[in-house]
Amino acid sequence: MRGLLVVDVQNDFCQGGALEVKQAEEIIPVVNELIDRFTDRGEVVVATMDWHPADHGSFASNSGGKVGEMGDLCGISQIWWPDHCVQNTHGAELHPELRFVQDKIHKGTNSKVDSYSGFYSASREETDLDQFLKERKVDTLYVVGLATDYCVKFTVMDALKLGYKVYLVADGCRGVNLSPSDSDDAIREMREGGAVIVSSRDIVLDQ
Ligand code: VGL
Ligand code: ZN
Repeated sequence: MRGLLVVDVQNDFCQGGALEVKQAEEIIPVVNELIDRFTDRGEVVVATMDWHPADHGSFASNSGGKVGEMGDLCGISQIWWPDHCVQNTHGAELHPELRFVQDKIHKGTNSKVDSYSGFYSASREETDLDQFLKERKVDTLYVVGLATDYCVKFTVMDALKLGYKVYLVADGCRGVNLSPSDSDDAIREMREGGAVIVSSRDIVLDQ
């Protein structure tokens, strides 16, 4: 069974959001078309959501560090972020133009550890995603979303380790790019790890 995994397409990562990813909105029509295709064919669609408590330790405001600088969160190297995707706020909601997605997996809910990956936190606590996919017999994942160089990359690398066949839909992703080459580097890392990099056209024409 194929699954479409929509990573963190939330207001805070889009235009005007607290952790804005440039050109994030450009992915919305691409992602919507894929959601329609997968839904029409009875395949699985699931969204991850960054879902932080207000006292989350990755926020510069809670750590005393500066946004974009590196620090340490409970013994793990951590970039300090602006406050973002705080539970039950507008910034944490899925983008209003994104097609309805019924199934959502929340991550980053433990204040003491960050969770870029949809599967595990940085301290390897498991989310419900792997079980959700296994229950539905999903063995092949198509991944889109935000941000290429953080949550998309960590989710893809864990999916590969867990044995999923992974297609990264490049035109369905955008990156933060704290350094200009970060997204390209992330795509190379995912490819070297075993992900197949495709365009949404390839998938849509395939069917
Ligand atoms: C993300 C930074 C902090 C992401 C989440 O969704 O890529 N990036 N939290
Ligand atoms: Zn976050």
